Amino acid sequence: MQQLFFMVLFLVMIGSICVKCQGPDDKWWNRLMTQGLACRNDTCRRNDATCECYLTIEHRLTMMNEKDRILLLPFKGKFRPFNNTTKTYSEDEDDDFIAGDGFGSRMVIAVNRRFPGPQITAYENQNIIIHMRNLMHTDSTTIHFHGLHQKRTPWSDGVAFVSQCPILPGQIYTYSCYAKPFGTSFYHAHIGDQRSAGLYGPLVIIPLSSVNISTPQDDNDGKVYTVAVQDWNHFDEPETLYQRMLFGSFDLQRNEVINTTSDISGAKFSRFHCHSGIINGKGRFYNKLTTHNQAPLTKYDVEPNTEYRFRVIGAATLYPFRVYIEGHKSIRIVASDGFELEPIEVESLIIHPGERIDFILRTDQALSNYLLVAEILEVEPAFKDQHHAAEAIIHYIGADYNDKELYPPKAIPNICSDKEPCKIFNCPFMYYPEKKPNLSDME
Ligand SMILES: *[C@@H]1O[C@H](CO)[C@@H](O)[C@H](O)[C@H]1NC(C)=O
Ligand SMILES: *[C@@H]1O[C@H](CO)[C@@H](O)[C@H](O)[C@H]1NC(C)=O
Ligand SMILES: *[C@@H]1O[C@H](CO)[C@@H](O)[C@H](O)[C@H]1NC(C)=O
Ligand SMILES: *[C@@H]1O[C@H](CO)[C@@H](O)[C@H](O)[C@H]1NC(C)=O
Ligand SMILES: *[C@@H]1O[C@H](CO)[C@@H](O)[C@H](O)[C@H]1NC(C)=O
Ligand SMILES: *[C@@H]1O[C@H](CO)[C@@H](O)[C@H](O)[C@H]1NC(C)=O
Ligand SMILES: [Cu+2]
Repeated sequence: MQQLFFMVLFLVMIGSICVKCQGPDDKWWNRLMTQGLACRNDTCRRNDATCECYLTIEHRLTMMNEKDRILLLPFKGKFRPFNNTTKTYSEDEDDDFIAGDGFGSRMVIAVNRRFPGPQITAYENQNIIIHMRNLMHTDSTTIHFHGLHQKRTPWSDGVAFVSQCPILPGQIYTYSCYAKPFGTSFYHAHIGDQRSAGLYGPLVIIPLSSVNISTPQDDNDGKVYTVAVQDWNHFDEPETLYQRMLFGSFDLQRNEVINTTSDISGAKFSRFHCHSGIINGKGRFYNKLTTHNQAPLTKYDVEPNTEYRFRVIGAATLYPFRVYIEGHKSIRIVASDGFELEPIEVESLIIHPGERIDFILRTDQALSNYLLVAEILEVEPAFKDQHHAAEAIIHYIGADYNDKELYPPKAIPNICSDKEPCKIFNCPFMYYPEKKPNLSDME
């Protein structure tokens, strides 16, 4: 009797698993990989019940033309082959290249050949189905969906050794969960330090209701952008950097000690030595305070006199960033970590790893190009001749964009002073940069 009971229970379980899981359809792996997209285009639309995505995980190198097996160098905001100083690649040709900050050539983890991974955009409550294929040679992996509560789907939380066994090299695994709560978030590896090596991508969930919800939300009119900011190290992956934290960080080119930076309150950033910052996988290395290596940057096209939503994702390993837009003294914060806020006008925002902040930019300045800057918040006198920031170009459509505009100089910051103070969203300090509060002013 008992045996029969267990037999029936077993069959019921098998049955429910088979109803639940949906095997991958092989044609989508390569199609989405070639397109650099995450999800099937016949799912994930507003009225679809499901949002079905295919993610292929592989190791790749930055600054490599893999097809022709040629090392790349940054040049005037483009890529050039290392052995030809006059040839540069066009935007169509460089689609398959991974930039980082244009310095050297280091390993990253790519998702559908992209670094960071392509965006998943789902509508609230949709059943998200993610097929994941691990093509790394020896590393196992998982994906965690940051911001999703995983009610009724704890097995899809993606925390290695806690909610699942990691996905082995060569294995395929299917996650299935519900798209809620809505808002800006990201998916990322949840094993070792694979997230810092690039295994992450934006995850945006569009609310179904529009009551008291900031707009624009979906990208159907091309007015919503994603800004994933990351701190970047040229040489080492984070496991090595952890060892260096324990035993000392050295500049191996100059045989010098690298001093630990700290935040304003003195907390040490010894865990991860940062050379530069990147936005959506692209940034520039400043070898001196004002000289950068001309590496290509992410570009956001904007129509003049229009409102754009920027979804900023703190995908850094360790450092907080202060994000501002050159020439634009006011941005409007509308959401934080997926929660809608009473709109607030500020000059900039501070974002820490794991946080997400959405702001609206009014493109009400002169027809030109401006830099979106995410400067790294650190204090270290020894670094006073270095510039650690992530940059992207805000291109007003109609402004020149042919030559010098592709590799603009360091941004001119907005003026913030005692006379013209700037409001900063999510600032843990009373003042930034460092300044002792004048208590008699406060009263
Ligand atoms: C999906 O994209 C393919 C091209 O890759 C296109 O042929 C097809 O019509 C699209 N389907 C939908 C439903 O948009
Ligand atoms: C550049 O290097 C590549 C790969 O080594 C080689 O195939 C190519 O002929 C070289 N081009 C020039 C101009 O030397
Ligand atoms: C370098 O590239 C340019 C432009 O593509 C080409 O005309 C030239 O022949 C190349 N130089 C060499 C040495 O191959
Ligand atoms: C929308 O927001 C306003 C202002 O905060 C509030 O008074 C109103 O009750 C909200 N409406 C709904 C349906 O939540
Ligand atoms: C590191 O810090 C020490 C003590 O503050 C200082 O003497 C030294 O010059 C610094 N090293 C570098 C390379 O800046
Ligand atoms: C602080 O503010 C008061 C009143 O504005 C001013 O008199 C004083 O000089 C300020 N102190 C400092 C250290 O700036
Ligand atoms: Cu997370």
